Amino acid sequence: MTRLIFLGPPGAGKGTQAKTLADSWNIPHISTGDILRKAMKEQTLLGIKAQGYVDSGELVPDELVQAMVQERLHDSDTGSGWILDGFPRTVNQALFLEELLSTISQHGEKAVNLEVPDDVVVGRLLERGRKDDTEEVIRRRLEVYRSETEPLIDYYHARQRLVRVNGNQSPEEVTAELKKIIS
Ligand code: B4P
Repeated sequence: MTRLIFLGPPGAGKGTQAKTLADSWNIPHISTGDILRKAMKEQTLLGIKAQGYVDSGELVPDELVQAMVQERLHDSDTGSGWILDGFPRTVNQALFLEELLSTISQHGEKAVNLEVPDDVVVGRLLERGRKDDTEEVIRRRLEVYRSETEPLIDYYHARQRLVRVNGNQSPEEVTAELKKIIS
């Protein structure tokens, strides 16, 4: 049973690797960024509430994202494993996830930290050019990552759940390293 969490700065390759591995293992890829972008496109209540935060590089409030993940993890396709991409992003969200997984009897998740230097992620995101990939917003996302998300590396390390992977290689090389470590 594979239950994986992807950590790492914006542009580290979380979405890229999570999708490849989920397809290869035939388990759901649950990306909070993708769910939020779909909600914003469809202008649902969640999307309307999230828009300003995403556009300016801030994190969407924990309660909104947590409710979204809770609902998704209760879907029937999650029984044989899942990959969470972009969640948790705060210690609060990690505590929430731990509690949620214990109530649905799903334990043993591993957290992958994709390590990539700042100048490399900035270059990748500018090249991608999504609406929130402007230089100013990327700088803010990196600041938020340092203050809110980076502490999760210690959080999962202390629980002996952390796996570190060099994300500064080609996507294929990162995938190969991940498959070797996880299997
Ligand atoms: P996300 O969608 O999670 O965006 P991201 O951190 O930029 O990573 P992403 O997965 O898209 O990029 P990837 O590294 O794969 O979040 C967007 C926003 O949503 C957040 O800023 C926040 O506002 C909100 N949000 C999401 N989750 C939240 C939460 N839990 N709590 C609160 N708010 C939340 O790829 C980037 C680029 O690099 C791509 O173009 C890719 O092709 C390229 N690339 C990937 N791997 C590469 C490699 N090895 N070599 C070269 N290029 C590579």
